[in-house]
Amino acid sequence: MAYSDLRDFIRALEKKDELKRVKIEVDPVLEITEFADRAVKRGGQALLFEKPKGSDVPLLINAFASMRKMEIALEVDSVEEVAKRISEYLEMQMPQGLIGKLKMLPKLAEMGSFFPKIVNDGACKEVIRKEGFSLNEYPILHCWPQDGGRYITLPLVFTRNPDTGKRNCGMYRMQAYDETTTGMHWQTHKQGAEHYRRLKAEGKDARMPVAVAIGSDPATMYSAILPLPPDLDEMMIAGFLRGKPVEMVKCETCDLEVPANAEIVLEGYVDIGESRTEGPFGDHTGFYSLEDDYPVFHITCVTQRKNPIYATTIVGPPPMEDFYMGKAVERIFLPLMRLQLPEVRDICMPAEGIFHNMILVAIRKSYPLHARKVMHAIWGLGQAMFSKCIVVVDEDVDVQNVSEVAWKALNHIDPERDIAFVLGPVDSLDHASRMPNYGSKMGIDATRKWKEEGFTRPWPDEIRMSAEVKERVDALWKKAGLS
Ligand SMILES: Cc1cc2nc3c(=O)[nH]c(=O)nc-3n(C[C@H](O)[C@H](O)[C@H](O)COP(=O)(O)O)c2cc1C
Ligand SMILES: [Mn+2]
Repeated sequence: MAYSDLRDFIRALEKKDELKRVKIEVDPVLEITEFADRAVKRGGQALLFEKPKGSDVPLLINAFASMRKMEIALEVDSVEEVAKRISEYLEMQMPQGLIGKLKMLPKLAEMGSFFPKIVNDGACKEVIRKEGFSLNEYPILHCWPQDGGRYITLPLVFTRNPDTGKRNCGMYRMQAYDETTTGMHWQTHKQGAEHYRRLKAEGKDARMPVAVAIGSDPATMYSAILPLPPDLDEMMIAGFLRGKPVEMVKCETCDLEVPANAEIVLEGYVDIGESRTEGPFGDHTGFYSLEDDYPVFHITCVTQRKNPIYATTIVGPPPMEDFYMGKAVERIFLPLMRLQLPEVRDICMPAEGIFHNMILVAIRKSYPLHARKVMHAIWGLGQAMFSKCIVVVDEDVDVQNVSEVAWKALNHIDPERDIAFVLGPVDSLDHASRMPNYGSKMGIDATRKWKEEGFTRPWPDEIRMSAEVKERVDALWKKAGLS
């Protein structure tokens, strides 16, 4: 059964002993970060701070901060189940005969149920304020000591593509500048930034409508971080994930819709051409992102529940909550990547690589330089373009085992021959690239080298004891007095 809203998810976490209510007063300035950081590093519970200092609004953090919580969020026993559901759709074929066609009907009906539904009212409209609202009412975190201020860290930012009219929802942090304005940190490669550029190019509309939802059912919240192709509606994917349409309501002051079940909605606009210093911010990488200029979001209306819950997260030295959200992305998107690249057996983005710095890829190698082809394909695949270091290994290497990859890859490479450097777009968070968003990437071909690749020496076998001897020693082991 799909969660109806954030509270429903909180109840489920609590029932499964995955949520702890913190009843003492804790300061959203730095203290909550320290609580959340310690909790996630110990695989601890989600935290519901009932008395954040300076606000009457309770604060939820770490709700996705382990694989178990991700499974509860997506209502599965393993996120692989979601990948399997996607594979089933991708493999769907025109069935043979009438019975086959009839069997397909439930699947088609299910597909119809993914699309978002416009409704007239929702809990997010219990209180509507076009004036007299203030961001100060919410326990917005000051995350890390050198941060430039307080940041809304888990917002669903809705914009519309001015050319196609299609909706986008992305998660972009928002620095609270004052009671009614924030930064809008959509990085240059993201859809919000693209919509902004298109409007700017049109040169007529000086205001870009933006709506922000904070706190919703977990699938809807999670959909905002998915690296979907442009113009693919996150709300449709959320409907797929939760198995029930997302109900959307129209905003009061702009031509956008938001999830009706949201806890808090900030409606407003971004003035085309206006920008302001955003940052620094203790970021996903574990380092501070430097100050930079970003658009400014002006709030024109706040709608919310009578007693809203403020959902947030912190990012920082890995692993944090975002690692688990990203790990689920890795699992869920593998079948989609394999649609283009069927030779890919598995991928892994280790926590230390912060998603974009490292991707380990196991392939079934079929032709000379196949590993290079896979690297270039990944650099051309949506947000996987950011991959700063791609390590390609043969399919017998378990890429989930980072130490096995390191062992085998380091043995298998002749660095000069097997490492490729390319220039390309890099993640805005990269602080080492020579210019923002512009830099180099490295591909390591750690597959066995072939004669057809100019490698004429024999390639050694991996050392393995014979099964027969293993069996013999199984029996002898105890006899020898070993436990
Ligand atoms: C907690 C969290 C915070 C994020 N903050 C930002 C951000 O400030 N700016 C940004 O461009 N992407 C941020 N992201 C990543 C985007 O949400 C992600 O790239 C998403 O796929 C973008 O969606 P889009 O392709 O529809 O623009 C964040 C992700 C998470 C999990
Ligand atoms: Mn998108």
